Amino acid sequence: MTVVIGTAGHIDHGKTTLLRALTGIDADRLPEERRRGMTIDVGYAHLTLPDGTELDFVDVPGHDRLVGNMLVGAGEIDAAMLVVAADDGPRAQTMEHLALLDALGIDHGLAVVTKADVAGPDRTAEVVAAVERLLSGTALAGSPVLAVSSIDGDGIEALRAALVGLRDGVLAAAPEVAPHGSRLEIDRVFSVKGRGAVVTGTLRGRPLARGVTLRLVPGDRSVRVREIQVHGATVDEAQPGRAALNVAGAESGDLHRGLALTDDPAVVPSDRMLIRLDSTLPDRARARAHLGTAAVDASIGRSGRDALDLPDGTPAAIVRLAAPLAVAAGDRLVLRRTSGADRIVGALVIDVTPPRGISRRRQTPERVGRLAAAVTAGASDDIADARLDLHGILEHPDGDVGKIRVASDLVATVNAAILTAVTVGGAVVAPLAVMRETAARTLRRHATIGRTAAAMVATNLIDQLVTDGQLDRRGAWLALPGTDRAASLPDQTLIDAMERLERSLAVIAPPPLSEAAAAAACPTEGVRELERSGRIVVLDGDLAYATTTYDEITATALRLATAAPLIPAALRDATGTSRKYVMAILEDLDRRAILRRTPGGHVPGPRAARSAVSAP
Ligand SMILES: Nc1nc2c(ncn2[C@@H]2O[C@H](COP(=O)(O)OP(=O)(O)OP(=O)(O)O)[C@@H](O)[C@H]2O)c(=O)[nH]1
Ligand SMILES: [Mg+2]
Repeated sequence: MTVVIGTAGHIDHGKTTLLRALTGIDADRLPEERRRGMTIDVGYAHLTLPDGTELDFVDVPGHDRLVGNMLVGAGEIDAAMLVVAADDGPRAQTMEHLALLDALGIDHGLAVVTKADVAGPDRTAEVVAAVERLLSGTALAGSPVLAVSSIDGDGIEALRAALVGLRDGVLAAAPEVAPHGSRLEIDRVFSVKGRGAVVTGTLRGRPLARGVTLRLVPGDRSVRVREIQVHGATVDEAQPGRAALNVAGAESGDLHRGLALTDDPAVVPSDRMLIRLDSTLPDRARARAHLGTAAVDASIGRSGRDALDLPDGTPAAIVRLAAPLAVAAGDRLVLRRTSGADRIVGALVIDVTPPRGISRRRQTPERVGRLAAAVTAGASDDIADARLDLHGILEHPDGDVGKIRVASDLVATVNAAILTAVTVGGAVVAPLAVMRETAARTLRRHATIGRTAAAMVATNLIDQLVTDGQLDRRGAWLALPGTDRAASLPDQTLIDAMERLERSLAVIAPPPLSEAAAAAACPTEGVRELERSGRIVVLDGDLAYATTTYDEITATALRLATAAPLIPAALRDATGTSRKYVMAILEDLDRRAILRRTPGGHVPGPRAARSAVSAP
């Protein structure tokens, strides 16, 4: 890994000149910068140390109106080099940049007092002492402060040695957890004739090899890394540090500063995040949010369940962004405001997809505090456990519904609901399909989960109860263990007949119920049991649907009726069935108050909302 060190400090205090004295590279590359003698955009330089290892530098502007560009640079560094001119002493942007570094959580760095040749030894010593005092109130407390002259070279060798010490400190503090991928926040984009787009940035995480495919975040595009350059030389693999990538699969117009290229599954686009604030902000405070090389308008949510104060006393909040940006839990966010007491507030991203809907009830200070602690420690198993506890349900990153995790308290709630339902009314047996519905419904009442996923989880939870011996299963029936099966359960012939009948009614135009029952050899008691247990819905004397089919038709009818008054022909076309069925369905939905008949057609009825909740 090549450690990236960023300059910081007031305008004209000698940041760019210092980098030139250290590295021989002029980080002011724009013609306008050279003409005006000031840095406008971020610049880059690097230094080869006597032992052959290298240091990367990011140079930032000190102008007060260019703080946004300063943060682009500061968002991609490991350590800071604060520059203060000896003749001028600490000034406004000295303070502001220090506050921004603090908000970013940069706790490795050193300070350089430049222009010692102009100020003379006494004044220089004074400013060195003043800078030491300044640092003491920040995360950089105790960092070395060195005096130099970038013009005659005094102190530059000592500074190089101090930079090696700084680098070693950063490397020693690097987390031991293995990164899950590579990540590069784009800071510059070029178009190279005949080669296509080239982007630069600071590579983080895993080394990056030529040929790999990376996701462009936000967005749903992928690019292939065609060539990698580090410090102007082509390499097969880049270690973390500054890198330039020639990519295939995107035009330079699709790429811009603020987007990330990554193969780390943890980095996702998000415009709503759960954050822990370094100091509290009022509800609906507006700010500019800076993360990596991106900046976007933001609003802080600290009302109701989002007004969290964690057990350690720190405030948490939901931040909403005007546009999504690439983010992972553990990232630092800087919130910059134009007014108010706290103009610069740092924040830690705790969760990039905070609980929504019903799951927000689980958002307690204890759960969020536990997740914040896990994210800070960077232990992925602990993070997953804490997220599960916060959300109630945790989907697997690869989208496999079979791998959905359910919080233990929620498992207990669902199990209790199943066991109660099985014994409802003193009965000790229940149809499996109905119990699956019960379990899925209970899940959806307590956590945010889609219908398909809930059905899958419900099936698994019931299977587990059977495996654990808490329920007995026989065919399509569940029973409490110890139940006298012979007496309580319908016989297998009847069970099979009921299943046959249910299947034959799971079509859009089923045969008359009496005919279907005869064809399935299902006696009246079986038909009644199917209806009682909610597996079929009988519309009128001789028309019945399997409940799954009926639910789909209801959802379709409701969707159409919500858009415009529903006439029979429209429902006929949408379902592909005949007028006879359509009329029976509309009458039934009218009777159940899911739809309401009006002269112009059917519109959603008083009970439409309840039905819509369970629609797919
Ligand atoms: N005598 C003397 N002049 C210096 C020294 N360092 C910088 N300067 C001069 O100070 C002026 C500003 O230097 P820059 O390096 O452009 O300052 P900067 O901090 O990069 O400024 P911005 O990028 O605009 O924030 C230039 O004229 C430099 O020649 C030094 O150590 N001694
Ligand atoms: Mg400069």
